[in-house]
Amino acid sequence: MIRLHQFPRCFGLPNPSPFCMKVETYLRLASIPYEVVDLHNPRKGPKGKGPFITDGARTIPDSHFILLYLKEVHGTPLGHGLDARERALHRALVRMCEEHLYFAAVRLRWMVPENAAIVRATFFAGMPAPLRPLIFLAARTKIRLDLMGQGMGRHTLAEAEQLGREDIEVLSTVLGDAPFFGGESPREVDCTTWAFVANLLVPPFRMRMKDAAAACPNLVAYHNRMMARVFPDLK
Ligand SMILES: N[C@@H](CCC(=O)N[C@@H](CS)C(=O)NCC(=O)O)C(=O)O
Repeated sequence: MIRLHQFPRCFGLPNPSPFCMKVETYLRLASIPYEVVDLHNPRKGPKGKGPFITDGARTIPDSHFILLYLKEVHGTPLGHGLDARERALHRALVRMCEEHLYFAAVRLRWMVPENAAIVRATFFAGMPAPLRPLIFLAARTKIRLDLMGQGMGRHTLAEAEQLGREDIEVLSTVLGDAPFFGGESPREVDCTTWAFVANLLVPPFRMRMKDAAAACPNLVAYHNRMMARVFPDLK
């Protein structure tokens, strides 16, 4: 049985980490049995981040490599009928979300004081109360350094918001009138695109990126469609 080590659910979402949500969405869409293990400390993972999975004696970290492993072992039920161009476009969307939009959202979640207060109250709720401020401070300092290294931390908040909003415009335009990014039914790409759209729309963080996503009726309808299809138990 596959064990998915991921952050605890919150905000009524499958996961506050889009990478964890991507993997669990894939497992459900591909009908692969799994169980969830709550991960409180990402340092426990082989790459120091969540998610990772264990399958018997094997441990596989990183959402991309987890999906590669699942496809190797369980086949590619979400990949049939796509041509090379569609696969390339899907990959570009995934990379935009994971390597660009993600950092804009992290910047706004962690570096705007009122949003950071929500992070502290929710993501760190499971920590022993006396240690919570210290652990939160250490995590925030690490994230600030990560954001500087990646580059998003060097932009003003307004610039980060603008970069994020540009990505949302891409998502809304590419989705158009289609029910899913994969077309008539959800494909692998939807595991990522939905995880990012949902993580902007649902959590109570204040950011203009969220307002931009909420102002796209097709993205809102897409989120509701995916939620009803993949996580009806969380409705
Ligand atoms: N490339 C990784 C990214 C995973 C990732 O960035 N996870 C974040 C949560 S969204 C994390 O564990 N961060 C903890 C840290 O950096 O200390 C994947 O696809 O799984």
